[in-house]
Amino acid sequence: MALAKNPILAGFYPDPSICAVGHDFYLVNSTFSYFPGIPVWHSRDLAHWEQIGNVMERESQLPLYGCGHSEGLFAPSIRYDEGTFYVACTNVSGGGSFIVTAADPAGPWSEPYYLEGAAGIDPSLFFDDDGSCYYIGTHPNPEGCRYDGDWYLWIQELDLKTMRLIGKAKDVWHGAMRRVVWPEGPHLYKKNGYYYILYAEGGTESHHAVAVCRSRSILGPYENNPCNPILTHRHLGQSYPIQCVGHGDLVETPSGEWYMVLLATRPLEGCTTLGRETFLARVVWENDWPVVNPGVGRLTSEVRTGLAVWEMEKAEFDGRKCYRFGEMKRLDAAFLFLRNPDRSKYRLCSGEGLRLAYGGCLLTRKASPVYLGLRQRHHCFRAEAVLDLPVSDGETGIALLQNNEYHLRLALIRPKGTEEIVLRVYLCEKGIDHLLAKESVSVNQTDHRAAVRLTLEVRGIAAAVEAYGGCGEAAVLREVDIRSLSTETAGGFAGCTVGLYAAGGCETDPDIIYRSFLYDAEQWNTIK
Ligand code: 6LW
Repeated sequence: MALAKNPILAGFYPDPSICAVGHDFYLVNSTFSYFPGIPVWHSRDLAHWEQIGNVMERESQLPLYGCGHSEGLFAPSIRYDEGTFYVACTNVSGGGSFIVTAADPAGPWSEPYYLEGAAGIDPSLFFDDDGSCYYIGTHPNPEGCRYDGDWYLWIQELDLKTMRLIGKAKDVWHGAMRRVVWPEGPHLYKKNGYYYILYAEGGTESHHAVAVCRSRSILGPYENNPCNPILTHRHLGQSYPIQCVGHGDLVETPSGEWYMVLLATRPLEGCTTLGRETFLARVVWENDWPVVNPGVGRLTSEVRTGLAVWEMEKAEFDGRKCYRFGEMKRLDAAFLFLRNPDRSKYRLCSGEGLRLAYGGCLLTRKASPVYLGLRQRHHCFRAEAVLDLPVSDGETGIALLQNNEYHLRLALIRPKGTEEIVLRVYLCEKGIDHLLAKESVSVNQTDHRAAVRLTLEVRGIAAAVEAYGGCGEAAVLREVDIRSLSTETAGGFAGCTVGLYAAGGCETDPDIIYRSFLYDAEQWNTIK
């Protein structure tokens, strides 16, 4: 039987939602200001996952102009009914809550149907046995918020033919605890004649929790589970390695076993750089209530599923991947841009590499800098870029990006009118650049191809920088404190990404050519 290792999706994969279709499981996550939006994962054993696409791949589906780093797409949900997949989500930066549909979860997905009257966030759909469909979400207390986070879970019928909410919205649940904050991320299920709402409360930080209520009728009244919250780590103390446990979704396997996917974090010394990640837990039912990891009551490092091991068609991502751009026909689904990218500034050239255009804005702007990132999926990893000699006095190099105001940049520059190549290491905090190091990189000026190798090594909350110019190795910085690239300092909902960028210089400067980009990790499992 398959053994799932937690987190099942390491790195910035928050707000997981899951559905089963026969023996196949599909899972989605939120992406905020990154593009494309909402990765779609496929698995047959809940342990091994492969990304089969992204839901929001076209600019027409996903306007993100000028949005803040943790704005854009909030928590999506995925459901399947009668041959159609549905993803419901909210673009908090434009359009609000919407539904997209697809016959194949790998895509293409439809244009968004924006839902009039769907205030708030975290939409999810429920298909009842009689063919009706209901929307559930969370919105501010309609009588006025008495305190921050005074929100209500609400349900309304949805007409699938017109994609419009019909009838009346009903506030059904305020939370299990008194004066609770942020009842959110709700999902509806039906089992044994009960409707269940599984949802999060306490806020997505250290008080996060999963709770549940039930009713015989979809519009309530809902009854509190006396065991609520059914899962939280809020009582385990701040030094417990897994924190912020909440925002779950349930799934039933063909043999009738139940599992929950949910988010949690793995901070180091109180610093979360990886963001919120996707975990798995086992669920059993007792007295018509779900019990999570019975006998344990918290997340475990491994979950033995009752499903046969799935031999994935594609090679599994084992923490090491080298992208040789000259050999790639198109970019992997795992790559991320910021907001709405100008695709003409990124060109894959066969036999050569990836050409990034200079002339764009710095990463500090809430715009679309030229940046191509991958999620940081491990506490410890090495990123290595091989590029041709920079020709511009603009910047190019590797960035470790928490958000536009907090990031580390390994910036290669050729100062105007010189033959010199300089590496500047900047730590940007609160939007202000701090120059940590400046080093001349000795390069072979006669060989313009593949002349510079830039390395960023991250070891938890510290980083090191190296540059190699073909004429000698240079450890530029051995120890950079990157604690500020954590959500505790930077705020927001995102995890770090690591990527290649180009900024400044002149529009007419030749592009910079990247030959390869390596992500190499040494898994650091901190769960005891
Ligand atoms: C999301 C909310 C939450 O919409 O955080 O953890 C918000 N839960 O449900 C952003 O991810």
